[in-house]
Amino acid sequence: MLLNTSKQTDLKESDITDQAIYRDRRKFLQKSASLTAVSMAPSFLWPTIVSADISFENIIKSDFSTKDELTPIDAVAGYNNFYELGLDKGDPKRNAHHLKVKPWNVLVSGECEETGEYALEDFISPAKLEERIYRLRCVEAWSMVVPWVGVELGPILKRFKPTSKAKYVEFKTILDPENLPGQKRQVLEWPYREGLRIDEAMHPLTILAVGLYGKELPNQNGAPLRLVVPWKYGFKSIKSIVSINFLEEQPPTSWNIAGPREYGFYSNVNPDVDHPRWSQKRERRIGEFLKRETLPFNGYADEVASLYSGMDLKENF
Ligand SMILES: Nc1nc2c(c(=O)[nH]1)N[C@H]1C(S)=C(S)[C@@H](COP(=O)(O)O)O[C@H]1N2
Ligand SMILES: [Mo]
Repeated sequence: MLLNTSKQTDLKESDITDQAIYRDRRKFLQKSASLTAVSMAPSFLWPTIVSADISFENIIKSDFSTKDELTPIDAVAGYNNFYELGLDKGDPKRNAHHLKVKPWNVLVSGECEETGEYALEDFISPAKLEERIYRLRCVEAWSMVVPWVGVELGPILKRFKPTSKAKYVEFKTILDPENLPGQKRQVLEWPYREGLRIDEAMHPLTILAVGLYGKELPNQNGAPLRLVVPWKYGFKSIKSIVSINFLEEQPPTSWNIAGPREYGFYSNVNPDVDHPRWSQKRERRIGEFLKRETLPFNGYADEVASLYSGMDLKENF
C-alpha cells in the first residue's frame, strides 16, 4: 500500500493506489507481449457512403437508469481506457482525431441468416434511441456514472436472425494500425475483441451506445458504436465496433488472451473475487473522496443474477 506523506496536496491515497493498479496492469502486458511493430497490413477501405446524422432528439428515458449522480462530462470524456489511442488516461482524448468514424460499416457474420456489411445508420435503424444512465466499473477499481444514448442490443441482433447454433456473440474493434497510434505496438491482441454469451447479449440491460450526454459519442469513448454491459467490468464494453459474429463456441477475447488468470470471459463485477493483484471490494467513484463498496454485478444483481444460476462464479470469473 502506498502512502501519501506530503501535507499540502490534492493527491489522495486512493488516487495513488489507482495509478499503481493501472500501471501494474500495463506493465504486466508489456512483460507478456512482445513490443514488435505489427505488420503493416493494408488498412481496410470504407465504402464512400455519406452517413446521415443520427438524430438525438426525442431520446426515450428508461426505467433501467440509475439515480446515482452523473460523472461530469469532462471526466467521462477525458479519463479513458482506449489502448488503440494510447495507454495513459489522457491519451485517448488527445489522440481522438486519429480515429475516423464517418462513414462506418458493421460486418455481421457467422451463425445468422442475414449476414452482410451494413452502414451504421442501417444497422441501428429502426431502433429508438434511449438514454441509459449506467454505472461503469473498471477492473482497475474506479467507477463512473454515464448517461449513454443508445439502443438495446437484443432487438438489433434479432434482425439478423441468429440460428439455433448461435450461442455466443463476438465483437471486434476497428483494426487500423496506420492511423491508430496504440495499434503500432502489440500491447493487446488487435483488433480488440470481446464476447458475450447470447443470453447476456440479448439481456435488456445490454446496449450499443452511439452517444453520451445527449450528443454523439466522443471518439475517445468508442465512437461511433460501442457496447455497454453495465454489470461487467468495463473492458467488456468494447469500443468502435466494426464486426459482430454469431458463434457456437466461446470466442477468445483480448484481455483474456493477455491474462487468462486475471481477466475471465465473464468478468461480472464481483466484490468477492479479487483480481490476483488487487482487491475488488471497493472502488473509487471518479470525483468522490471516499471509496465505496463495490456491489455484486455492479448493482444490477436483481436484473441479471438469474443468468448465472447454478454457475460457480468464482470459477467462472
Ligand atoms: N477497443 C477498446 N475498447 C475498450 C477498451 C480499449 O482499450 N479498447 N478499454 C476498455 C476499458 S478497460 C474500459 S474501463 C472502458 C472505458 O470506457 P470509457 O473510456 O468510455 O469510460 O472501455 C473498454 N473498451
Ligand atoms: Mo477498464
